[in-house]
Amino acid sequence: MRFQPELNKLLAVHNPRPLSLAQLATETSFPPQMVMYLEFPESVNSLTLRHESLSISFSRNSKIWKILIYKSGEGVLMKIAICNELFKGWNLRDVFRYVSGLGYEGIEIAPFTISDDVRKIGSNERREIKESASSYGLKVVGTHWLLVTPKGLHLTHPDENVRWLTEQYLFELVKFTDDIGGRILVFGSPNQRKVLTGVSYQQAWNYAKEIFYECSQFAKDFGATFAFEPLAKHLTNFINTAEEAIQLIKEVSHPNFKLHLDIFSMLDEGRPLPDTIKRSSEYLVHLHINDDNGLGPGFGNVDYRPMIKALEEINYGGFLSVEVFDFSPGPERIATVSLENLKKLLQSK
Ligand SMILES: [Mn+2]
Repeated sequence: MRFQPELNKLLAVHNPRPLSLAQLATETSFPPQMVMYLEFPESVNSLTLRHESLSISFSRNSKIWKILIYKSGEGVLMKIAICNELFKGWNLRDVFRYVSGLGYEGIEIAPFTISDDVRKIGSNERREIKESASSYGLKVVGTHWLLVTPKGLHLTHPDENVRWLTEQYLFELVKFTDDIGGRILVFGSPNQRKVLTGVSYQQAWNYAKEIFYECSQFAKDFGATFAFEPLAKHLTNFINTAEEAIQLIKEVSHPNFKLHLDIFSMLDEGRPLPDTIKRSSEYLVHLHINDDNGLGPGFGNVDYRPMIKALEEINYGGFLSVEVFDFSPGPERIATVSLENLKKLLQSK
């Protein structure tokens, strides 16, 4: 408990009186989960503390430390979000109203559902999205499906000009994500990252590294983070495992370039989910939750309990974001049943 004195100091900032961990653990008014954001420059990037009845994790994004405190075994540690693209044809305000009414805490936006080019989305519209989400008590987690449109962008293209345009567009996506209140940019884009004929895997890897470094550097000023998503082999031929993604993250070596995991793609690795999660603990910032049939959690056969336990063990304080690939049951049923299943899962520990 080397960090205890500092922790007491930090807690004192948000409490009229300094509290020890033991006092905090027995405070009846203490909510099951408490999040604090503090400016606290330090050289370490993250740390976790475990007390017999409290779990505390610190993570930093530039100068801001996020401190998450929760009572062990109580309440919901992880927050639940949903991706907007399954609400085909709905306007965003209706999506926000609907999902917040169900009890979702976050929303993740696929920019292509708003415009084929984010540069066409004006500042008023961006502000409206941010304010509308916030008026329904929803946190905009971030963006995903980043490079579906405009056509022609490609992360690992042999043409330098295409890569430059792709980088410029990713910068625009950082601005857009920031303008709508998001912090995470999930980089999946299976088709816009695949290794093309005539390009070696190593070349593609180097191109990706260069672009992600520049993009992370750009994102830093917005407090935003690129989260790279390893994807199943049938979706792309570039980076299919968490291990490979972590290698890229290590090589890019930028605090604003981290890992995103997606259950559907993790299953493709053939490795137990808890194992992948534990190996990813230092890098994981966001997660897509879905089932083995491409539907919402609980629609298929995945046993999520060991995975949730692993997330708790690594003190994952991010979102579980429902992302489906099969929209056939309809958005209402997918959103409602997925949330019910996740809540049951998180509360039945
Ligand atoms: Mn995903």
